[in-house]
Amino acid sequence: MQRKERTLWLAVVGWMLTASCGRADDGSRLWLRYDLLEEPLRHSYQERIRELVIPSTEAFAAVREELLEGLTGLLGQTPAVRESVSQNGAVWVGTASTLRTDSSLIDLSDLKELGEEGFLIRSIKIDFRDVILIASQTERGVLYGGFCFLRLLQSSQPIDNLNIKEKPRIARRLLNHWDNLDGSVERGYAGRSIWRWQDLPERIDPRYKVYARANASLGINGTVLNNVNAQPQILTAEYLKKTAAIAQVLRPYGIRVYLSIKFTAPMEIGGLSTCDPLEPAVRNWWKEKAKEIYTLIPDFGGFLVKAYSEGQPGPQMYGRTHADGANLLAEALAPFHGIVMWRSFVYDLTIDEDRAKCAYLEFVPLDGKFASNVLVQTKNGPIDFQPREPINPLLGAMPKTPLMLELQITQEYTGQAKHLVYLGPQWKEVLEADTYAYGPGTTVGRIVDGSAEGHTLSGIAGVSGLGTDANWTGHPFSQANWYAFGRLAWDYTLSADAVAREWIQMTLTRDPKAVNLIAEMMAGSWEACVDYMTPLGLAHLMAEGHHYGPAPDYVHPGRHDWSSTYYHRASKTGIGFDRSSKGSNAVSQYHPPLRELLDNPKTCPEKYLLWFHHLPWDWRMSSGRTLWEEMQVRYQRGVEYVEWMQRTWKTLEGKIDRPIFDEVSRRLALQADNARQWRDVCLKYFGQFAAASIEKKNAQQ
Ligand code: GCV
Repeated sequence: MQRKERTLWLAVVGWMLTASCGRADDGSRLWLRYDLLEEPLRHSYQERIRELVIPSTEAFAAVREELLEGLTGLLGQTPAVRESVSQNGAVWVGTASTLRTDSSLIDLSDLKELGEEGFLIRSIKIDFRDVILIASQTERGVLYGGFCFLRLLQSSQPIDNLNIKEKPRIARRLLNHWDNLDGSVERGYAGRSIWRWQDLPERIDPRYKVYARANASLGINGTVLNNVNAQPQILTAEYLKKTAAIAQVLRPYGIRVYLSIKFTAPMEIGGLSTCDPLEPAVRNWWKEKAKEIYTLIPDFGGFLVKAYSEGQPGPQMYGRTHADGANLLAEALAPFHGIVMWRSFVYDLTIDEDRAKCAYLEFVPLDGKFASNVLVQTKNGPIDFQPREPINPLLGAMPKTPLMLELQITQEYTGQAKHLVYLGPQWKEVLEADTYAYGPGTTVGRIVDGSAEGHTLSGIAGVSGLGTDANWTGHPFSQANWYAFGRLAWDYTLSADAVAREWIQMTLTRDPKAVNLIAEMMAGSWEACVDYMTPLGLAHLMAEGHHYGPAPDYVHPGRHDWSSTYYHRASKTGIGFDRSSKGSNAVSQYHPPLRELLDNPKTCPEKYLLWFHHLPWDWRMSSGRTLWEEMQVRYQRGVEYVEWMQRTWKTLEGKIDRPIFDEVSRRLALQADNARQWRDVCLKYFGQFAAASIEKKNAQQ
């Protein structure tokens, strides 16, 4: 055989091997894998999907392209594309206006109530023909409907009698990138920033479109491109052109761009001598800047701001408040319908010695003082994305201000991209938590979606951590957190398990046994992480700086609230931070009856026990064990769960694409080592105090 022929032959064999067992995915397609479905399912879908009836206009290009790619891949045949229904088995896609011009036979009266982003998917009959209708008021809604339809097929759902109506509960559903302009990503564990600033605006990385499709498939409709620890250069003409180029790729997918700004930008890039929010020259600078931005990006979303926190400048430099700062920007953006997302992540310990109380004390008095296009963006807990925190008391404490919920997709404190930790259950716990702000049932979800307080402006953000790694997220399973964030942002009443199952089927395997096992692994993985890192309400025991690995003995030389010892307060007498009414009284920031429940160590849920109480080592737990015994059980339980996941994953060999299978195996081994290390280091450290206390008690007897 000639060399050329041999090379060709090898390539063909390689392709056949890959195609026949479909086992070479590296995760880069995320959940948008449209691989051929198995029989007999494929055949039954083919019967129902023979033609795609969709307008040929540019406005429908994104959904048309997606449906064609998806249906061709899944069904192994391309449906005929037509402008009107011609046979049995049509998928008819359109907006109220395009559908009406085609037929008066369909009832679209319920489209209005679904708003601008909602859609319906319905099995109907047109002239005795079976048709699946995907309809919305807008092209964006149709796009979401198209993705929903593909999801049904990818997850083997019946499509005979469809009657789906969906609309998002929360209006602004954003990713927050903590990406710096030099390409690094703060708290990112998946390579460099996906935004290749140096190549923009000329070169558009093809991944931007995959990013847009993936987000649109979940209903994410906005993205903040740069880090909240912002560099002022992002607002220069040079970077705004780059931003506009990204916006152009994202626009057809209904995704607006937003930017994080630095409060001192008027001085650093604008040549002003002040950035005092009440100074007319400063107000004018922001107004002009807003005009410049909207000329380039007419659908620009707005600004995200971290002010007067962790070294960032803010209006306080001039004796002004957060509201003064936010309103300055709100005024500039208002003519263009832009919004300000002003973060509440502040902890000035001169305000209160207990860091968990600071944001509430600073922000609650400002309720009612923010302009109507400002949201206060609030992390789920009062400290900082710990493996588990009680809800942030601000949620339900600022009735006149829409609060935007900030969740962390990137796993800064949950094993980074090395641990398999599915965060869906954590976010469900947060969104379903009852604030009691307006009586029982005032869940965080209802505060965030605006329904409890009557806000039309509502938002939720997920800190992304995406990077240039082929699989986007480092750990293949961290993709599930991006997926779950988007799905819950759209509808937080979905169950974490249902969302996990969708993701597994779309990304890893459709084998029912494997799906069940993987779903089971994912379901308990967050609770396991809490167990082997910070059980029973402990927090902030990790090493300083990189936040990876245990360091319960860590004492920061300058700031005691960056020391582990500040949080756990372990001594011979016991362990935990007393935030009860006898201690820092952080419990007073919650509404009754939650306040009373948390205040009493006998009624405080044990998952938050040491967050709110300092208790003796022999405190009797509901299990009948002492607190110290319970801690040991929890640390051990966490380790055992990871070891069980390792064993379980091994049984899936051959069912998962090889590169992903190997990658997960490798990372599970590391996670098991890490979990044992967390257990051993923490129990050894806390054990000294527990032992001393037991010795003391024995001596007294
Ligand atoms: C972007 C934590 C993180 C920081 C992050 C900060 C924030 O402190 O460790 O990296 O900074 O939160 O949310 O602003």
